[in-house]
Amino acid sequence: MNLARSVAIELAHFAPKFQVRPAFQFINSTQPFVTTLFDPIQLGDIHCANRIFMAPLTRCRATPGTDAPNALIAEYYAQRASAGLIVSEATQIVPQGKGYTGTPGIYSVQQEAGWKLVADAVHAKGGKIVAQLWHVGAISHPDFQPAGALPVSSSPYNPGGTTYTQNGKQERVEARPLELLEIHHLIAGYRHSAEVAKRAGLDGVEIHSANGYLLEQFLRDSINKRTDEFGGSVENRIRFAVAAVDQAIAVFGAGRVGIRLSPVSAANAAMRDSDTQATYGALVDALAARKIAFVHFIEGNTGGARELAGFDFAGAKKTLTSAGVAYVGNNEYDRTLAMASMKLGNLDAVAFGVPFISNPDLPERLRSDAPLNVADTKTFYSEGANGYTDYPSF
Ligand code: 8OZ
Repeated sequence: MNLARSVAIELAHFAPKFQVRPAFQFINSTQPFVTTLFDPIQLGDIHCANRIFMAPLTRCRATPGTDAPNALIAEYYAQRASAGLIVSEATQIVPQGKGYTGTPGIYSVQQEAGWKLVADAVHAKGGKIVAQLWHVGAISHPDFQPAGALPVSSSPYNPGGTTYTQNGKQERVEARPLELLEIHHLIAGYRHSAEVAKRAGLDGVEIHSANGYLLEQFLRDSINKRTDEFGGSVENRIRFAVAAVDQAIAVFGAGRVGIRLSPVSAANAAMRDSDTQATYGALVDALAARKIAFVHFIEGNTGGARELAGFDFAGAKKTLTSAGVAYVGNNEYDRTLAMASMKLGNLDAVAFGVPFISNPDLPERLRSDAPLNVADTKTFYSEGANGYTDYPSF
């Protein structure tokens, strides 16, 4: 696993109709009111106390054997409940969707009970949490697959690189293309996982369609060479991601569904689409038409440079805002950039990743401009409470 990967920061903004007038401002004031990170936001049907969101962060602490969340994981999320919204670590919708040791699933009864522990613990602290629904596609290894099968993708695809399995460091292999019927089974899998999330009492779901995993392996023509209705045209390549979103909407309603996209990222060595703007622009249009709660963008290279060339993020913000869909920004934000971006109206909320690992009380620290604890990268994907639930609040 890539220890250097540290993921996200984000900030959310939203449609003017939801803006909250600061207390100091009077009706006749000529001063324009400015939304800040610390103002609440109505994210579809989810009310968030502030716009400092916790980005999804893989931490690999699920219970071995069942891949279920447990009491330690519930404690970790409850410690971070002052986030406006927590997006859970990526959680596989089916056993085949797993690509790392210790990541939780969201399909079995044990996992449902585990997510209920998490939802109840976060809600008891007044927080909100959605589950990030995930399938890694080719970013797996036969060691993680039922019966040691090959990983799957849109097309024959070897993402390269190595991964740590129960058998040590392993080279990735070439994934096999999914049969058409299997794609339909996986679409049903997204629905099943959304149902598990709902029964567990989570506030909604975010579809993981970023970072070179399965849905992005369908979006990008650099990987997707299919000739059926899931390949070829832009319309066909966005079909799987949109179908996953539609299943989540069928379960939760559009107001509790979000999606995460990384249009220009090279995460997991995914080659860029030949026309990033056309592909991701069409996807954004389809999401705006569905009036989902939010679209969560990794701006630039995941956990790296905020080099935005190739996709018009500001244009996406405009499209989403006119549809009442919140734009959540993420990637390498700090307090200064987050506050400035909010002020400029570039986004509706910001998702912070690594800062939330080491600062359970991040919103209060940002509000008071308190110093931040530094995260220990060595414990990002390790076991137990060390580097997980033992970071102090200010
Ligand atoms: C870091 C390590 C393993 C997985 C992603 C779900 O990049 C991940 C991930 C991040 O979206």
